[in-house]
Amino acid sequence: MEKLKLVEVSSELAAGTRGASLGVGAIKTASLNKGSDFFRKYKTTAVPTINESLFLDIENPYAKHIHEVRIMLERTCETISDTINKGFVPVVLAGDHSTAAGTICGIKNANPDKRIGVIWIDAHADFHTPYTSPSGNMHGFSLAIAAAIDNLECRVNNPKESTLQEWEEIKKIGVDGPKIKPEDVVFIGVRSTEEPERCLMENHGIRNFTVSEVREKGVKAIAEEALSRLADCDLVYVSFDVDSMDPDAISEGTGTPVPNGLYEDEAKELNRLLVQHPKVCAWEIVEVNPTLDEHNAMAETAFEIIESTVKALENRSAEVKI
Ligand SMILES: [Mn+2]
Repeated sequence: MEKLKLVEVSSELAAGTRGASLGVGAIKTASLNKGSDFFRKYKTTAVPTINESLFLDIENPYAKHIHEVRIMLERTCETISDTINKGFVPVVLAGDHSTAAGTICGIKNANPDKRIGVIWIDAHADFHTPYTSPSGNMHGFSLAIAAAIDNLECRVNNPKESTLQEWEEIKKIGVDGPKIKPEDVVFIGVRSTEEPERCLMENHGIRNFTVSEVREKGVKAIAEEALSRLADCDLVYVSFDVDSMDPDAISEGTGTPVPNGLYEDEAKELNRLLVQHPKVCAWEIVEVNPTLDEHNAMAETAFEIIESTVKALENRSAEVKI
């Protein structure tokens, strides 16, 4: 039996749409409405947030609120590293997806000599940098932060000096420099990317398992293939953005919905299978936004997925491979 620890990071500084900081609360509401004792059984450790800085002016348009995002990543990194060092597997419930970079930094800080692979289940590639982002919304920067890359080959922006100073500091969180190699990232469900991200994915041979591939080959085959691509990694982190799922079939309750995503059963089965692998050292779910939703539908779906994933993670045995 694995020892789990729920970590809550209700930050939304890096999203382009307001409301993701209410996502974890909405998931708890869904749990209460279902009559579940989940949050009695698993107490959350909350990383303190600074969402009030959203009321300040934006000083760095190519990396909005970068100073405050850096503080949140440092806090998340410290909490995750601490959680791992105490022998727990972190299950992270977060607002916007930027904090996943903090999670990866924390995994690396606790395991500096280990090679970390990432399975990123998302509609977006989240590989932007201040040099490439069209929006400056840093929830699209997570993997570039973790890999400590600038992607200057595909540069489109000219960020100002203050932005770049913060960016250099961000790349040092957890350990100074790369926490992961870009080629140790596997995407599932990515279907909305910009040219600089496509350029980077091509340069590093990053595999994306599309939604139609998941449907054709089946969830189990995709889970196996994704994990086998990371066979040389010592640890695997699974990051689940709810916008990987289909907005029409499930809900629009997320900041940047993209049509033609995974169905609930597929997402549930995928996460359940992945976390059974003994190398999976942390799981995260992000981007539920109840202010964009009707009847809390996304949080209800997210809670179903959390319950089944946590059960699979907790009950896995070291020998079982999918
Ligand atoms: Mn994302």
